[in-house]
Amino acid sequence: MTADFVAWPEADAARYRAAGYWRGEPFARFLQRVTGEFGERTALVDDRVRLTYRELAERARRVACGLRALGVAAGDRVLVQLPNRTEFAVLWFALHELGAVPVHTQPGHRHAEMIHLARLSQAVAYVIPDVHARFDYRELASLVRAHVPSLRHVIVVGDPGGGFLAFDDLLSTAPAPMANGSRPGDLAVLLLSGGTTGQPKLVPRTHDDYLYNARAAAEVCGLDEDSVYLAVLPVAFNFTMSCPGVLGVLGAGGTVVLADNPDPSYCFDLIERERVTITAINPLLTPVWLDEAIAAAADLSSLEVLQIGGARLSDDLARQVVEGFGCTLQQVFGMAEGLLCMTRLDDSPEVIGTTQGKPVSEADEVRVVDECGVGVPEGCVGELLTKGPYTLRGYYRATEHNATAFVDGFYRTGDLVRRLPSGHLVVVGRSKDQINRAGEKISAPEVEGHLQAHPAVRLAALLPAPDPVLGERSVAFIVPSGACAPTREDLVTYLTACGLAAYKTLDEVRLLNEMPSTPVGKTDKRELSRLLAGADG
Ligand code: OOB
Repeated sequence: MTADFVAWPEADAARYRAAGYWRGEPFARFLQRVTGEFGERTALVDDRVRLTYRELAERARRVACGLRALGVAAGDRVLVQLPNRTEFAVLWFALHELGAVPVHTQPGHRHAEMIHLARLSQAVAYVIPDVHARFDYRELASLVRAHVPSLRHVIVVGDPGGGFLAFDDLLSTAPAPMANGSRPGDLAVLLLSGGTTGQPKLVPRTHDDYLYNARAAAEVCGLDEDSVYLAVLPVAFNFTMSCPGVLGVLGAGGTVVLADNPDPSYCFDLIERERVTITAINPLLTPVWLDEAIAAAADLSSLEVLQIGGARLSDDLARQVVEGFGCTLQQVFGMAEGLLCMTRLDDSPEVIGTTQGKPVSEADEVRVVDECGVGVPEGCVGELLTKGPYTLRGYYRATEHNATAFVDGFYRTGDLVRRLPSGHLVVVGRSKDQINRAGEKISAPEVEGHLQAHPAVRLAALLPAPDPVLGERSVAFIVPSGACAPTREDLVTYLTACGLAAYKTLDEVRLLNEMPSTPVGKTDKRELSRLLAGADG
């Protein structure tokens, strides 16, 4: 165990190495290897540029030298909040050239999340676009920097404005040899967890484990040099980065096309133009994509695999995709913490349409247990626990939380599943205190903490309610502190002012005179769920 993250016990690590899951290749060497193998092939494409593997490596080297000149060093953490552009990958590999650690954040995060993540990671630099989706990230970065002394540099892709550094200046640094002492078992990247506590957690992933994650997923998807992957969801998301995503495709010698936004008409043009073979979306986008696919003028015939994951895809929608899209559907059930399940391309339509897949590695260990932690019979519902060669053994700098989030080295996913004799899992619900709103995870305690600081709120509880479009919508139960109850608009405006990302909104507010509580005085969320179910019929 290091101070920051919990490593795998040596016996397990030795087993994973011996079996060839962990190949001892840090990301800097990975980039060298794929550049050697695929140098002149196209690695990355976005709306502005096309880069070969060689150009990607050269740019990464230049940016690494520029960062080194600023004093960024091996082991330093750097916040990355970039949209789907080639600069994301260039920066990512530049950090690995240096032995520094990217901290993945989402484009939607605002000052509450960013200040917390900057403090938790003690990041030395923060990389942003100038303006994206009509939001000026330079203002956000000024605020974050004012609160976090460790943050020495803000680097801007685009116009840096006053006082910040331009990414383009790093790109024009003369390349020089670079060596770093990264070991394959070192921390390689910090991913963001969906969260079930007051503050977001970071998931430490090592070079060995994260590269295996990408390679195992690439094998299941049959990727090779001819694969062209369209990144639609944010690249910082583990699904898009490594399942198989950007890293899986680069490992196979294919091409990654980065979509600026998920709009189907724009994405379908990219699919036609770049002859995209595989892409990944979430259930929220699925009906919109399906409608457009049926009506589309674009030629989607190159598309072989459509991955859908991040939230439960209804069996009904899955059937429509199987019938209507003209390519193979792959259901993907994954998590930043590790375990990745996928339906196989040759699974029957029934299995593809009704399950969330099976683990990608034969070394993934899965247990399905009841509330007492006892295994349930096959086919029965229980909580999914897992451990394996790419599933974390502890969150980053979270000793207290780790004490309850793991049992016997198994990660408690908080997902309720049924396991079929074939090993496929069906996700039926969740026991964790989280709302999955259109694939975006909202930690209920995090939002409740903010709500309870509102002067007109005495008690607050956030719950998911089924929603035909979002999958789940967020419902806040509020006990007001005085006669003047806050409205939904008041509270949403307040949460925005607190600096929370817009997806952590309240879809509905219900007022209560009293909060139901358990015998030990905790909010009784079961009772609140019953209230929701009753009221919704
Ligand atoms: C992915 O990662 P996260 O970390 O944003 O969220 C993980 C959680 C899971 O524990 C589960 O509750 C839910 O998201 N989830 C699904 C699901 N995929 C994820 N629930 C039902 N059905 C599915 N297919 O969401 C993620 C990471 C890598 C690949 C794909 C998704």
